Amino acid sequence: MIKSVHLHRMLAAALLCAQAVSVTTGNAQIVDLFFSTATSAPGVHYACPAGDGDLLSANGLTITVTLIDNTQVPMPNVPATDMWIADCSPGGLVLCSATESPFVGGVTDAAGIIMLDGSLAASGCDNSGLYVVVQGFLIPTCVPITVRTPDMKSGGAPGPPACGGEILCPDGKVTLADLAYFLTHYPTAANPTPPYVPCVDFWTPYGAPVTLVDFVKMASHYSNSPAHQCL
Ligand SMILES: [Ca+2]
Ligand SMILES: [Ca+2]
Repeated sequence: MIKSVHLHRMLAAALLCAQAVSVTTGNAQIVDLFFSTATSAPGVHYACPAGDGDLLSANGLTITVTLIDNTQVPMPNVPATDMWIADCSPGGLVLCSATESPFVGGVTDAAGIIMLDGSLAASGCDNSGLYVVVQGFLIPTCVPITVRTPDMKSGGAPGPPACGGEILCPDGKVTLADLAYFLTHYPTAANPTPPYVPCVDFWTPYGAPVTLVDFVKMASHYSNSPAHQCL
């Protein structure tokens, strides 16, 4: 009997310790996908496969994440590096790493809230929005950020086969194939009314036609060396 009481006290003490860890560090808490949220303003994020594109904050697109656990308690001290993204409609966006956090430092506060900023290391073009993934749990709210990058075409082997027309086939680097595709949509004296596609419309003003600002964005991440590529 004495042994049994002693055992119960030990178990109770262990439980209290576990709960203390859970509340103070968040490490033992589990993300609740119904009560946790991710929100941002709508807009366009210009990313580069090298990860040196614009910060989300450059276009007013910081993401606010609120983490609540499965007992409806806020999750403090969860680091930004435990969070990454996925596209809401898979296929358009190619991430250099599916699980590497693009977000700069910081942790969730006592209310489980964190403002995320950073720049995706990405190729392709995605107009479907982004999901935030926290410690492997995908928060099922599509954040209205569309992603555009200067890597839209492949130069061929050793990357994927080259593709023609408006088909996208990014190869993880920004080379002549990408610049040539952009230029087919950029108005010039020889091509005054090129077809407009949102994927090459990198910066405000958005909508037809693509302008010099978009060209500068393209050119600043173009290198046929190539320097702008997935690292
Ligand atoms: Ca490319
Ligand atoms: Ca534009």
